[in-house]
Amino acid sequence: MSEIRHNWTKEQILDIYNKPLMDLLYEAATTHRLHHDPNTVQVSTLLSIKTGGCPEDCGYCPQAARYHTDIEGNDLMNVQQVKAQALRAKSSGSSRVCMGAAWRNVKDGEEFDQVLEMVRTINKLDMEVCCTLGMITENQAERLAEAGLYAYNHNLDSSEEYYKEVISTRGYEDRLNTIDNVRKTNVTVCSGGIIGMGEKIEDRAGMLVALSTLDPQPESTPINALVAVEGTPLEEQQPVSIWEMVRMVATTRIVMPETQVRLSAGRTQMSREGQAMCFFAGANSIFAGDKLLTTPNPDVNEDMKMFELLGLNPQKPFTKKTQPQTVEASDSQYESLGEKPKWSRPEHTIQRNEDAKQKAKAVK
Ligand code: SAM
Ligand code: DTB
Ligand code: SF4
Repeated sequence: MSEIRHNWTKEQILDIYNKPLMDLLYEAATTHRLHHDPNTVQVSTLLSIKTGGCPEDCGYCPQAARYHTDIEGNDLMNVQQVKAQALRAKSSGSSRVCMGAAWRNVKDGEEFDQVLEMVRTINKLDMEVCCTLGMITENQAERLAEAGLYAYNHNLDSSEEYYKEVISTRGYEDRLNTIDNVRKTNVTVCSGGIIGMGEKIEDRAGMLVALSTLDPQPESTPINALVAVEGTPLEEQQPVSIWEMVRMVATTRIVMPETQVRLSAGRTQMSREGQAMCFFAGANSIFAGDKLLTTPNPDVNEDMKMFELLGLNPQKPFTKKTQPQTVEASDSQYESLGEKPKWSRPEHTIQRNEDAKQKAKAVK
């Protein structure tokens, strides 16, 4: 087994990313085979439990209230709706449900209690449950763990340097704090990022330094290709090429050998051949279902045909880690502290975010 290193430097990661493609693919596939079954791919279904109206200014995100996009906003779903969607996901072969909320952070109160009940309900269906709810405190992470949460997704998105060019309403250290809070519990960490936002290759390497030097490394890492949504500051970004996606996946696999690397947003733009190359390079997870949070994703049947063609099998739930026990609300050890996480207020402004905001004001 190749060892897990937590001291990767940007230069070393760039050397890997820029290797001749055949050497890169060979090294990544070899690492992959030492740590995982290369014919098994984990399948997650995304569920947007609260859509749109977010106060943050993330330049890529169609759900930020300040931009004008075509998405339909929705208040928090109820537990029965979520259960019905989870059952659908299970019957179509997903082992995990990832519930996303367009929140800056979690606030203690009725809505968070409702999310905790969703977690209990899905865990009782014997599916892995993931949430991505923005920033959380340690107590909130503990309460999610007690409810039976398997993973918490909180992306670093880019390098610390480029992050400032995309988001001005919170800092990189706020992201790291939440990841740290999750790490103090039994919940696994899911953290990755986006390529195709106009960042340099150095920024991609910088993000991988930040992720791979976490100890332990994240259990899963989504690699998203930007979905450039009209009305967002990044609407004019050109799609990343498949070669960039393959290089990013392969490099992630090499520096984080045990992590499940997820081929995330952007698959509608990729051919089967391109996706097959990503699986060969070490991707071993996807988001399935015809929608990501608000944007399109390949049809489930098409994905199943691709799996058949490539001889891939969906991963069974709790293959990598045992199922957490759900503690009922009445037996909880942790009370609601009436908290919300603290976050920094960076002073910088991002011109293209300001421009998109002004454009949206004019439309509204
Ligand atoms: N509000 C929470 C947060 O920001 O952590 C959770 C939801 S947020 C939509 C989750 C992640 O989706 C982001 O961190 C980003 O990586 C990804 N994402 C959002 N919009 C995207 C887009 N247009 N293209 C690719 N990935 C996107
Ligand atoms: C992640 O890394 N990608 C997912 C999930 N984690 C939450 C979200 C992708 C969102 C793409 C844009 C949208 O559909 O709104
Ligand atoms: Fe809000 Fe998350 Fe979208 Fe940023 S990525 S605007 S925090 S929903």
